[in-house]
Amino acid sequence: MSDPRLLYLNETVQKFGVFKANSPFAILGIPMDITSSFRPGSRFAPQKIRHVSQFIEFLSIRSGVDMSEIGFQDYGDVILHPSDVEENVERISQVVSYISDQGKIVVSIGGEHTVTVGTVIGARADCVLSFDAHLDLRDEYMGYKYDHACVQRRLSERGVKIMEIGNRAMGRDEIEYAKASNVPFITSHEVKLLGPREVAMRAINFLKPCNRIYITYDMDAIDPAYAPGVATPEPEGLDPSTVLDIMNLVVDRRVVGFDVVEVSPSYDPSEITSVLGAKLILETAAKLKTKLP
Ligand SMILES: [Mn+2]
Repeated sequence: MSDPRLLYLNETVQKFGVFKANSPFAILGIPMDITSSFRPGSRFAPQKIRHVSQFIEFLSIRSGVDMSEIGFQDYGDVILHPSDVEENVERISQVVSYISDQGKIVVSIGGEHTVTVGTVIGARADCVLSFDAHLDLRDEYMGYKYDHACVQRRLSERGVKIMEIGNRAMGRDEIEYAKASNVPFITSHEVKLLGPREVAMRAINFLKPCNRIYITYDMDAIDPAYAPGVATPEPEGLDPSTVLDIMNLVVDRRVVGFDVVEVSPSYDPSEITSVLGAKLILETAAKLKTKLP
C-alpha cells in the first residue's frame, strides 16, 4: 500500500547522523548535478555529507540540544532521471510533499541548487530565505529555464516570496528583476558592515507575513576559504559563524524545510566543505527543535 509519490525513492543508503524514525526531521538526498556549469560532482554530496556526519559531535552548544537524542529519519535519495531536469523537479516535489504530509521538517541534501525548486514546491513553502553567493534570478541560462542560475527566479514567478543573503555575484538583469519583483538581497559586503543581528532583524521583518518558511544554504554563500568544495566558488564570502548567528535568530516553528546544496566533493579533498554542510544541518535542526511545540 505504498504511496505513488514514493515510486522515485531509494531507501538503501547510509543514514545521516543517528537514525530515529520518530524524529521531527527527515533527511532526503537529491543527487542531481545536471546543469552544473563549472565544477560538477554535487551528485556525490548526499553520500559524502552522510559519511562525515558520522564523525562530528551532535550536541549543539549554540542551542543546547543534543541532536543524537532527537536523531533524523533519513528517507534515502530521490531516484533521478539522468538528463531531464524538469522531470526531476517534479519527482523531487512529489517525494518532498509525501514526507511533508507526514508532518516532518524536510532536510534536503543536494545536488545542484536547482533541486530547491522542487523541494520548495513540495514543502508548499510561501517564503524562502536563501544564503547564496549568486542571486539565481536569471530568466534562463545557456538556453535553459530550469538551471542552477535560475532557481529563485522560477520560485519568485510562482509567487513565492524570496529574500537573499550573502550575494556578491550577479548580472544587471538580475538586480533589475530583484528590484521590480520585490526580492530583497543583502550582499556579503553589507552583511559584514551590518553585522548578523541587524541582518537577522531585516530577515525577521521580511518573514513576518509568511506561513511556511523554507531556508536554503547554497554552500557557495560561505567564503571559499571555509568552503572550497563547491561547484562555483566566489571570493569575498560569509564566514560560517555569521551564517549560523543569523540562522539562530531567524528560525522559528514556521520553518517547514531547509537544504544544503552545491557541495562538490571532488573539489573538497580535505572534506571540510562536507563537514560544514553537516554542521549547518545539525545546528539548524537543533535550533528548530527548541521552537517546536
Ligand atoms: Mn550559488
